[in-house]
Amino acid sequence: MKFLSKNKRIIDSIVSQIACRKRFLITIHIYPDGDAIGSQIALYILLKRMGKEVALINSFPLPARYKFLPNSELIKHNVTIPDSEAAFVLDVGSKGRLGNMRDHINNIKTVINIDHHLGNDRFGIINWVDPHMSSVGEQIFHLYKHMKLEIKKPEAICLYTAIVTDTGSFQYSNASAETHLVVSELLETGIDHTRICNQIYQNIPVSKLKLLQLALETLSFDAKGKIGYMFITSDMYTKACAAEEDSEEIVEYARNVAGVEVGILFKQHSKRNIKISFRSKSKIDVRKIASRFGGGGHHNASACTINGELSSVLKNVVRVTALELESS
Ligand SMILES: [Mn+2]
Repeated sequence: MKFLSKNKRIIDSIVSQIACRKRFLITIHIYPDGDAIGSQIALYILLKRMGKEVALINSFPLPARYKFLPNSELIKHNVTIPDSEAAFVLDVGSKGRLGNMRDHINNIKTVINIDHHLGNDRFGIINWVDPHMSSVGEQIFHLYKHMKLEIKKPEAICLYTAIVTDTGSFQYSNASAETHLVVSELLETGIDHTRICNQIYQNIPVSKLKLLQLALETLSFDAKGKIGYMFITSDMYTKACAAEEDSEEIVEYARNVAGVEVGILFKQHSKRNIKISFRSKSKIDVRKIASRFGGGGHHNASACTINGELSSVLKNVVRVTALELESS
């Protein structure tokens, strides 16, 4: 694969860090997703195979839908962090996305940052940042290949989960020809990808559907139908008995409407703390919009957090998005 030559030096330096150290920590971002979790476990398996001690600690709990992943029970949050010589930080564009793990990461000298976000802050001592990769899962796959390690079923399940979730089931433009070659190799291990997708996508708790129902009632449009947006108040979470993770794909319903270019979901975490997710169909770069508000992400999927009243935040963000649509 053409990928390897370009990244060979940087992967070599990661391999030598693995070789000369014994105790590792692997952590991922707040609101963990399939890419972050799948990559975290796949890297865990790799390090264990090299005889290392590995702690998997995040700032957020593991979402229920990913509990089917092998070794997922080893992922902890809110625990004492064991001494580590080096930390892998996966799928994290900036330290602000580390939540309460940030202080711990600041105390570790050897931080290895593996990520595919375009605007990555390069906060590690080693930064393997490749925006051409569909997912960190695809990067971890290349790490296995580079180390000439056989990919077995448990890690293939994790890497498939990472890639399928970060590419929107291969619908986004980041699902390249290379990505499909990687996935082909994962399928060759004999994993049951239908079962994996059942676990991720066809396993919806009622609370999540209730939350979707409430959110859909708020669906509105702007910019002559090119922007579709919805909101979820903290009361709606309570009414649906739902948690933050239950809102994960709701924004896609706004984007998927005929004629809509950008879908936006406003989520009220506390009275004056609003998380905003953006999704675009193809041409609009929503990372640009999110970065205006201090957020980040990818061309077709991004997010930011704004402090303020829901109604005024909503008005402002829709206005800025409409201006962006006009100018593109
Ligand atoms: Mn990712």
